Amino acid sequence: MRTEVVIIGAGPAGLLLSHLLGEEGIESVVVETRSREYVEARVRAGILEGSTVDLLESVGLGERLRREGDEHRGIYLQWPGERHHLDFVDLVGRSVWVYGQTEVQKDLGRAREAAGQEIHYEVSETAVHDVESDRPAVTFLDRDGREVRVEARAVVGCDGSFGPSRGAVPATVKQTWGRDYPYAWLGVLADVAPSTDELIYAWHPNGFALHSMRSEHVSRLYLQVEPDADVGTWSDDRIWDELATRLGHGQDGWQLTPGPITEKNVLPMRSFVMEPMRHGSLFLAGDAAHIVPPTGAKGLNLAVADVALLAPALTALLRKNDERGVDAYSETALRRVWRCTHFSWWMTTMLHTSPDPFDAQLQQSQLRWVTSSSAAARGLAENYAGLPIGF
Ligand code: RFL
Ligand code: PHB
Repeated sequence: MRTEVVIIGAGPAGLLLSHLLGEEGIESVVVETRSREYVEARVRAGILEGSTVDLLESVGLGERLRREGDEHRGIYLQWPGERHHLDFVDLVGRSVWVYGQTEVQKDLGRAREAAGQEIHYEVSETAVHDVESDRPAVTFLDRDGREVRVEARAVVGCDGSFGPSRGAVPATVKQTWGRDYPYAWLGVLADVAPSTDELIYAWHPNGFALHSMRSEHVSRLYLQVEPDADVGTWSDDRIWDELATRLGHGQDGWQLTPGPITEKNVLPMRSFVMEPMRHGSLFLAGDAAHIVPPTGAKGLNLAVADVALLAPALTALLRKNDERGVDAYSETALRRVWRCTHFSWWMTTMLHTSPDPFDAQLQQSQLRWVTSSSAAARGLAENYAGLPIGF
């Protein structure tokens, strides 16, 4: 088979890229190891930057988001005895939206289906070939076990942190940076109305806690736990007790309302960046090229920003043989990637407790600073609410 662009991975990066290319009349084929049901049910990110929402809206993907999503002006930052609201709209004139990645994924899935997008779900043995030529190819076994080869002008690896694309960039060319944090998150989804109007990020001597949400009826909560924590040792009662302690139940009359927990999982915390994000005719986007710990709510937004840069660059290459955009892609994308990598590391190290009491003093000093100095608060707000796509 031959197409213009082969996209590996039907997560948010891959499907949005196929959508943006489709808007320009560029044909692509998407291959994905999982089923459509699986990718649409995967509970992950929950916060969209204003610029992500604007982009989705500009390509016809904003209707349900505006109707069912919830616009937030800011976040709460707290530690025992104190809770402070940072109002991003007042500070930097931008807001964020609560709209689950599951919903973004469903909207993309429907839009691509309506456009007749070719997507091969449940493939195996995906492999990338000839990326140093201008006729690269991807081979895979389709869901019936048949061998398929698709040739194209470009291959885009949107295959997340475990896909094969990263490995297709030779070791002599690539450089990687990373950090594994000495803690993990226990994430829970609960059928209960959120006990807060906007997200609460809480520093506590027992560890970090985050109160997020998915809708008027569904709460999403996280607890800092040991990296090797066993979900089996976290009963629902233990989770709610620990959330109540860390989130300050009873502080100034605030109450955390518990409810039935429908999902529990432990998530590792990692930073990772790979350079370059392009090798020959292979381009990387989203988690395939970089991972951030979730404390800054950046992963999904970075994936969107990558493909927002890549789609016009590929369009210029394919339609006008203009290579300037693809040549600049890696360097341009990485500027934002490193900004978000730093911000996510900064939020993470400010809020997660460590065994070293010196760290705790520095963290509390930093928390007091970002909640009392408008210059510091603006820095946090500018990064959290999102820098312009082309930053
Ligand atoms: P994805 O979503 O991982 O999609 C990659 C897809 O590639 C497929 N794949 C393959 N397909 C074909 N052949 C192969 N060999 C393949 N190998 C893999 C996979 O099955 C998958 O479908 O990457 P993408 O598209 O780059 O999107 C990135 C985001 O999913 C990720 O950054 C965010 O979820 C991160 N994240 C958050 N980001 C935010 O912006 N805001 C948040 O609030 C936020 N919270 C979170 C998060 C991630 C979390 N977890 C679980 C990692 C909260 C959590 C708990
Ligand atoms: C979420 O709602 O899943 C979420 C929100 C904010 C974060 C991380 C995760 O920083």
